[in-house]
Amino acid sequence: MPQHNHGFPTAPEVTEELGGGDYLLEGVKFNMAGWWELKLAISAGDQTDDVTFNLVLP
Ligand SMILES: [Cu+2]
Repeated sequence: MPQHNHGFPTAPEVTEELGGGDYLLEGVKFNMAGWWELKLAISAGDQTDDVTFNLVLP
Protein backbone atom coordinates (compact mmCIF):
# COMPACT_ATOMS: atom_id res chain seq x y z
CA MET A 1 0.00 0.00 0.00
CA PRO A 2 2.12 2.88 -1.31
CA GLN A 3 0.48 5.67 0.70
CA HIS A 4 1.11 3.82 3.98
CA ASN A 5 4.28 1.98 2.98
CA HIS A 6 3.08 -1.45 4.09
CA GLY A 7 2.20 -4.74 2.47
CA PHE A 8 -0.24 -7.54 3.11
CA PRO A 9 -0.53 -9.12 6.56
CA THR A 10 -0.06 -12.44 4.72
CA ALA A 11 2.54 -13.93 2.38
CA PRO A 12 0.66 -14.76 -0.85
CA GLU A 13 1.98 -17.52 -3.08
CA VAL A 14 1.02 -19.47 -6.16
CA THR A 15 -0.27 -22.83 -4.96
CA GLU A 16 -1.47 -24.49 -8.15
CA GLU A 17 -1.05 -24.40 -11.91
CA LEU A 18 -4.57 -24.49 -13.34
CA GLY A 19 -3.58 -24.94 -16.98
CA GLY A 20 -3.93 -22.67 -19.96
CA GLY A 21 -1.54 -20.16 -18.43
CA ASP A 22 -3.66 -19.70 -15.30
CA TYR A 23 -2.33 -20.06 -11.76
CA LEU A 24 -4.00 -20.02 -8.35
CA LEU A 25 -2.63 -17.28 -6.10
CA GLU A 26 -3.65 -17.77 -2.48
CA GLY A 27 -3.07 -15.69 0.61
CA VAL A 28 -3.96 -12.27 -0.82
CA LYS A 29 -5.55 -10.41 2.08
CA PHE A 30 -6.43 -6.73 1.85
CA ASN A 31 -6.72 -5.42 5.40
CA MET A 32 -7.90 -1.93 4.50
CA ALA A 33 -9.55 0.07 1.74
CA GLY A 34 -7.59 2.36 -0.55
CA TRP A 35 -4.91 2.18 -3.23
CA TRP A 36 -2.90 -1.03 -3.43
CA GLU A 37 -0.19 -2.17 -5.79
CA LEU A 38 -0.22 -5.92 -6.40
CA LYS A 39 3.31 -6.75 -7.57
CA LEU A 40 4.09 -10.16 -9.04
CA ALA A 41 7.54 -11.55 -9.75
CA ILE A 42 7.28 -14.30 -12.36
CA SER A 43 9.88 -16.87 -13.31
CA ALA A 44 9.71 -19.75 -15.78
CA GLY A 45 12.80 -21.65 -16.72
CA ASP A 46 15.56 -19.09 -17.22
CA GLN A 47 13.16 -16.19 -17.87
CA THR A 48 11.81 -13.69 -15.35
CA ASP A 49 9.40 -10.78 -15.47
CA ASP A 50 7.65 -8.41 -13.09
CA VAL A 51 4.15 -6.96 -13.32
CA THR A 52 2.28 -4.47 -11.14
CA PHE A 53 -1.50 -4.15 -10.88
CA ASN A 54 -2.98 -1.01 -9.36
CA LEU A 55 -6.13 -1.64 -7.33
CA VAL A 56 -8.36 0.83 -5.54
CA LEU A 57 -10.58 -0.83 -2.97
CA PRO A 58 -13.63 1.18 -1.88
CU1 LIG B 1 -2.60 1.00 4.46
